[in-house]
Amino acid sequence: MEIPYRELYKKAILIRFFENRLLELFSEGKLFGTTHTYVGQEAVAISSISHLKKEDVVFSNHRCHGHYLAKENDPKSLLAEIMGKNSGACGGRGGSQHISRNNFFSNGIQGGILPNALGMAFAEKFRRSPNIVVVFIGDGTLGEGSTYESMNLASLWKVPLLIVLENNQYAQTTSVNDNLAGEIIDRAKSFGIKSNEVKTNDVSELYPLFGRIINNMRQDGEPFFQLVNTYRINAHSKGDDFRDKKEIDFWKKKDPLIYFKNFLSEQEINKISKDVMKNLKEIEKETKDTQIKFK
Ligand SMILES: Cc1ncc(C[n+]2csc(CCOP(=O)(O)OP(=O)(O)O)c2C)c(N)n1
Repeated sequence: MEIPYRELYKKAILIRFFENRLLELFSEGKLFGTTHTYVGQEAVAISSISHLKKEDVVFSNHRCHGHYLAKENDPKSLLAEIMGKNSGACGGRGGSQHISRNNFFSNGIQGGILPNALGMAFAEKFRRSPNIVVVFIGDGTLGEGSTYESMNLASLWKVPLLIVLENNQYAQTTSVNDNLAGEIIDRAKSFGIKSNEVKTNDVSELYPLFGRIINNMRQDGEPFFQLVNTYRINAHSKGDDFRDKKEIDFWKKKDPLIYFKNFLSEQEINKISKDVMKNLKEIEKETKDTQIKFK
């Protein structure tokens, strides 16, 4: 399978720059509320969502910006949404976590999106469509009963639901080691859902993997559970970080962006990064200058 490294890098660096700039905007007092950045996990969103068609459906959670940018490739609508502007993805009413646009839906209630995703996958099956539904959840969401109820029905009804569990090793400040007994993958297996586990941030592994899974799902229409062991480089939201610096440094060496150096030249990487940054700066200026109209 040919891997479109330039396109994937463009999306990865877009997510990285967007998220890190959001944190700066918060500290400059230009943004309010909260945010959960996707820094460190970019390879998962871009490697999976890039295989989807516009008719497929994506459900995401509180850490949704990376999934949104990978799907919609439209930072302007996301920044405007987070800034509460009318031009935002859903009119500035949803903010950072609650986005609904085209076939993208996110919600901050952990586990709350799974029954919705299940229902949507059932609808696709009912309509005999070739579309699939992808839902992204975190390791912390394994503490929610609706996760298991949804897995049970997804298996029983044989619906085209791809559950991508991004195990970034922490639920807010709680390590998986203090929180989860047994193996994550066994939870999906116990419901008879086909499942797979990887530990990598390398797009050259993840992109073909998701390509195969999604192709198979379009043929058999059945659910699949993909566990990706990864890491969140930034804090859970803004400053709430109690992790060991050594551990963070270890994972920084496995930063998903680093792997692109094996496939793109330094010039290509610099050029793409520069163009993406320039575009983001223009978008930020334009969005900041937009007045909010209260209806
Ligand atoms: C039902 C519910 N309980 C608690 C919270 C508060 N909360 C927001 S994110 C989070 C941790 C989520 O961990 P995980 O699912 O692993 O996702 P991650 O933040 O690591 O991406 C918690 C407890 C919530 N949003 N919803």
